[in-house]
Amino acid sequence: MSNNILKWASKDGEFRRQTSTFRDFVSTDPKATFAAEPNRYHLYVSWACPWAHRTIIVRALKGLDSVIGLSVVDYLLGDKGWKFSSEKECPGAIPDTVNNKQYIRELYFQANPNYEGRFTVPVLWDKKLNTIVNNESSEIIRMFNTAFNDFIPEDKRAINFYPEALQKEIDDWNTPIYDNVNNGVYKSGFASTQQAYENNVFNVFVWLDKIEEHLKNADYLAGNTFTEADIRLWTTVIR
Ligand SMILES: N[C@@H](CCC(=O)N[C@@H](CS)C(=O)NCC(=O)O)C(=O)O
Repeated sequence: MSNNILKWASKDGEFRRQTSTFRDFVSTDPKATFAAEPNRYHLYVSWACPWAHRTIIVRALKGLDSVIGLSVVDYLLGDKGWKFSSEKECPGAIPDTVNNKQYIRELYFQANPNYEGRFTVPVLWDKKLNTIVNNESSEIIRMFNTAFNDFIPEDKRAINFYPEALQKEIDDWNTPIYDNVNNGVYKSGFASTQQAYENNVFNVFVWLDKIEEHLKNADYLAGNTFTEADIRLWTTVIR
């Protein structure tokens, strides 16, 4: 295990995920600080990251490719965190054509020079105010779901991954799937003591079994319709 990974666990060996810091929302209100506009916002991701992967999927399925720009970091997470490389240095990478940074950490310091948290992806960047709007994938996908509907074709506008009638059912899946599967694999994989590993690993399989049981009679988690609950589950289980 590399030192880098050991550093992520607490003294008792448990991996504790920090809460995301930038929590603003893009709004359909044109007077809002972060008003929805085409070509104003930029998404920074890693192909490897299951959290970022959620935002990539929703951006693609909602037809936002030409509304929200994309940069993809180098696949390797080094000592200075996520790095931008050229496509030639790292196939699949898309450099930071917006801010011309070398590392994701530089975006965080540009947004807040006193930032003390981890330098995670995804990051939703505002090119107008030169700052981070939001670095929490579950919220970025909610914005992508509705906030940019004025700028996409009608068939994409009609797609809703969090329809009102299913919100409770979706939330009831999201919560345990986050704790036991999405974050459960991190709590198991990044545990640095046997005890911490055992505290967490069994629940991953208990919940995979519960989900499997449900999906014996349904194609999707909530309302037997494709929703954000499926996207959030899929990016973890596919890995
Ligand atoms: N709460 C965040 C978590 C994102 C996250 O943990 N991203 C990882 C990659 S999978 C990361 O960038 N880690 C870099 C680090 O912690 O140094 C979200 O869901 O958006």
